[in-house]
Amino acid sequence: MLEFLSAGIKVSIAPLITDIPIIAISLLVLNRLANFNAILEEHEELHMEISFTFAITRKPGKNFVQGLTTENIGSPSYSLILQQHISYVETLKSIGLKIIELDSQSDYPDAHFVEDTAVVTPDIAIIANPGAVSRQGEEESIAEILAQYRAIEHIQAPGTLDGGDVLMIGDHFFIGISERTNSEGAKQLGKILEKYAKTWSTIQVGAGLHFKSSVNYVGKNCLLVTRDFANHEVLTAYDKIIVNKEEEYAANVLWINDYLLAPKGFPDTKAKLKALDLEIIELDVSEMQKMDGGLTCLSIRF
Ligand code: CIR
Repeated sequence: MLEFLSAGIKVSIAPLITDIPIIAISLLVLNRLANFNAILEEHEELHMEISFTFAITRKPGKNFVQGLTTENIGSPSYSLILQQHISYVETLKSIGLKIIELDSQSDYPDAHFVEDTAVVTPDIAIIANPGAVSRQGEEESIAEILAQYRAIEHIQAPGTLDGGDVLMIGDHFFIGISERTNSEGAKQLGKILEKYAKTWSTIQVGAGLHFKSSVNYVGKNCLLVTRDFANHEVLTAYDKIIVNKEEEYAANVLWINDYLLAPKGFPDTKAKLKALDLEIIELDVSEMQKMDGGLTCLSIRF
C-alpha cells in the first residue's frame, strides 16, 4: 500500500487507485446516458407531430356534378353530397377543430375541394395555382381568409400546383408531380419552403389524380400507401401500411391530431388501420368519390 504523510495526516492512496476503474465505468455510463438522451430527443423530434386547430371547408354547390371527374361509378346526388358534407364538417367540429365554413361558389363546381387551393404550414400559407383551368380562381377567396392567419405567398404561372399533391410530414414536404402540379410549381413551392427552414422532395404521381390519392401520413412515422408506393425509394424512411388493390381509394385518409378520418366501406384497410394508436372515424364520401375527391380534399386544416 502506498502511503505518504501530509501535515501529519497519514493518507492512503490505495483506495483512489482501486477506485479508478469504478470512476471510469461511471464516466462511461454517464456518457452513454447522455448519448441515449440525445437519441431519445431526436426520436421524439421525429415523432413530434403537428397539431391542427382550424379547418376551412366549403359547401358543395348545386352544380357540383359539372365538376371534373374521371370516375364512372354512378350519378352523384346533390342531397346526398350535402348530407355527407354536413357529416364531415360536424365530425371536424366534434374532434375540436374550429371550422371556417364557406358558402358554395357557383362559378366553380369543384370549389368544395378546398384542399387544392393552398398549402398551409405553421409559418406560412402558399396559395396554389390550380392545374385545371376550370379551377383557376378558386384560390382567390381562400387567400383572403388565410391572410388573416398567415403570411401569404403565391405559386405563379407557368407554375401550377394543387394542394392535393403536397404532403407535409413535420418539416419535410413531398410534392407530387402530376397532371395538376408541374415541376415549375413544385420548384416555386420548394423555394418558398426553404425560406422557412423546411425541406422538400418531388415524387412522380402515376395512377390517381393527386399524390395524396395514394399516399397519406397517419402519424408516428407511418404512411398509408397504395401498392405503387409501397417500395418507393423516396419513402424508405417511413413505416408503411399498404392498402390492397381493391381498396385503393381508402389510401385517402385524413389525419388530425389523435384521429383518423377514413372512408366508409373499406374493411380490409380499416382492419389494418386498427394497429395505429388513433381513433378511427369512418365517413361516407361516396358522392365525393364520384367526382374524384375524398376526405383530404374537403378541407384545409392548419
Ligand atoms: C378535380 O378533378 O379537381 C375535382 N373533381 C376533384 C379534386 C379532388 N381533390 C383532391 O384530391 N385534393
